[in-house]
Amino acid sequence: MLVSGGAGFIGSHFVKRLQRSGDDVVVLDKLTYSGNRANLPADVEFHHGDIAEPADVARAAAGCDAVVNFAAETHVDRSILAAEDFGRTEFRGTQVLLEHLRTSGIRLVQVSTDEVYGDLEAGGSAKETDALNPSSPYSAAKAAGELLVPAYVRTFGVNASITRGSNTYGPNQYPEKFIPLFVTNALDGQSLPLYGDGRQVRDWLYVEDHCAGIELVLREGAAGEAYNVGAGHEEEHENIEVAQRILELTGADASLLRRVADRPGHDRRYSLDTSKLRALGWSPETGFDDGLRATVDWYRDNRAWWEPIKSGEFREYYERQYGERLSTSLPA
Ligand code: NAD
Ligand code: TDX
Repeated sequence: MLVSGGAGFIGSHFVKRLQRSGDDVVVLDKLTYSGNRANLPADVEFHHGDIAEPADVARAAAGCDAVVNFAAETHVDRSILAAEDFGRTEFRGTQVLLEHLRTSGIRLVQVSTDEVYGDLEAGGSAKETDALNPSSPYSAAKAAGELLVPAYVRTFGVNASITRGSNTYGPNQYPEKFIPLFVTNALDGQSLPLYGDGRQVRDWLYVEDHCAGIELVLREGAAGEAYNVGAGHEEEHENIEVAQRILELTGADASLLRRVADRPGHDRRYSLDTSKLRALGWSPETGFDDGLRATVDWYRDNRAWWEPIKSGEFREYYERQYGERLSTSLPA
């Protein structure tokens, strides 16, 4: 099995999961700012390379039966600051993988996101057949990449499926994303920058549950089909609730929570109808309370993983993203 983007957050958990299932795993990863060789077991076959480079894909995929593509630029806020790399990796990279399928005949699972459906503020849950209506440069690039999949299945008969996962959290998540940023800032006594009114709703999925859904689609998903992977209504929480829970679990002072200028184009709510994947036998096993507690414990016990990350490039990004916002923030 080739796992592209396997050195990142979800991909590295997926690699370990496949190894537990007895699969031989090969990783192709560009090691961008969020890729980390230390996320992976030392014995995994690792290729440093780019999914948008056909020679890198051919080299890594030689002898593989399938590729599961996690490789992407993944942070909405960074796509608002600079979007070019998102187009290249999400669209061109996915196309290179699909072109490889045409000659090799191997299977692809394209890991996409619930964000392709856009804002569901008016209510309801997105079904796989709903129109894609992305709001950010990130989600538009993800939608563009995944739209190639049914087109290549129909035109060239390749064997490829799509997963659309909801907001995922757990150990090893790069600390720019909401939960690991708030947890590590709380553990360091730093401000927690809540965008806007903090009433945005996300459907929180524990990383192992997301990986189990992707593995089932890899083994049993139909070509040309998309599958939603989300925790469901009971795990839809407002950001402010999640932030307060993080303050409790870390024992940090409530005054750290600051209301800052909102993200432009910010989606209010995501929600997935997951009945299609549940019909294949998948359901999430870790509830939000347990998953968040395990995640906070992991960050508390693994400072050696995240402290080096939160220096250098991260500090520059943090200053650009939050410097002005925090200087004009209000108590939340
Ligand atoms: P991440 O940023 O931690 O990992 C991305 C990985 O891709 C990194 O290891 C990076 O080095 C690698 N990469 C980037 N560009 C590459 C390229 N051109 N070639 C090869 N490797 C490249 O992200 P993540 O949170 O683990 O997300 C993984 C996938 O899951 C992404 O496709 C993302 O869109 C999707 N997803 C994430 C979430 C979430 O909440 N984190 C939810 C739904 C879907
Ligand atoms: O500092 C912050 N303050 C804040 O209020 C950050 C980083 C986020 N937020 C809010 C914005 C969102 O409403 O928290 C929510 C979650 O934000 P992110 O962690 O940036 O995730 P989101 O934008 O929802 O996108 C995520 O889920 C879908 C992943 O980053 C994507 O890769 C995935 O596709």
